[in-house]
Amino acid sequence: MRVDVLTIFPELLSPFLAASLIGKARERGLLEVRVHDLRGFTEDRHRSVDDEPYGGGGGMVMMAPPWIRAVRAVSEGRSPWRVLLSPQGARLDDAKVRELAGRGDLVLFCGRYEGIDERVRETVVDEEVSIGDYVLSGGELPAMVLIEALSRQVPGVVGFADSVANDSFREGLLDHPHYTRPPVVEGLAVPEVLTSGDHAAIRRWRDREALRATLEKRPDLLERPEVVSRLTREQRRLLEDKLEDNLEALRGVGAGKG
Ligand code: 4FV
Repeated sequence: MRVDVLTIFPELLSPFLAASLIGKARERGLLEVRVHDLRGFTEDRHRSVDDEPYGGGGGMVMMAPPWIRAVRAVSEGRSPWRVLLSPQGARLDDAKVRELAGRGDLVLFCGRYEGIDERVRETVVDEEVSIGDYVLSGGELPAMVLIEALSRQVPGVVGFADSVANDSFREGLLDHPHYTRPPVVEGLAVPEVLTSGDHAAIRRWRDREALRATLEKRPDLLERPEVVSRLTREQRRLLEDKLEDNLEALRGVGAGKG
């Protein structure tokens, strides 16, 4: 996978791209990331990338020509999928990450100021992606979030492959709790099953705890039929117990009301 990033602050990405898993993946040729300074695609001596908005209203808007020149230059001889990071985009989630990972080469547009001239969207953008319903000052952090998530989809980047397979959201559920040494922390011990050596029991415990965490923290995830359809027998039993408890409680309330 090759990712080209267009930004007016390339220095923001350098430490991120040099460190940790991403840095190693690039060294090992598992992932190629090229960062391009948009000002390199301007034609005036002030290397301008923004101008006042037509119709007034304060703030500055990024001009279209530098973006169009830049994406055409970096895409030479290829047809990468061109993604604008913006609050108006489709929300980035595990499914979207896997979809984008399947697109092969990507170009990421990192906006600044109030936004980008609409004709960039109309001419050289294939898709808009948002990392969340809040407004940042630039698209660089969203681009790094996306690159980090994409890199975990590239075989060999994450050492322990299972880790990706067991990632939260992969099966649609949150992850189960994790424990490591020391055996007791603040008087809290490690659940006995985890030191039992009984791997079937450990698997069942982890499945139950993943569902319990999802029920408590993200019950909305259980509204997805594809998630419920993938529940193990252990998880179904826990869900049925929970539902039964709730029904009991409801009956209790009902009876109270007489
Ligand atoms: C954003 C987001 C985001 C909007 C104006 C950059 C900023 C500025 N991008 N998810 N949320 N972008 O807030 O992706 O140009």
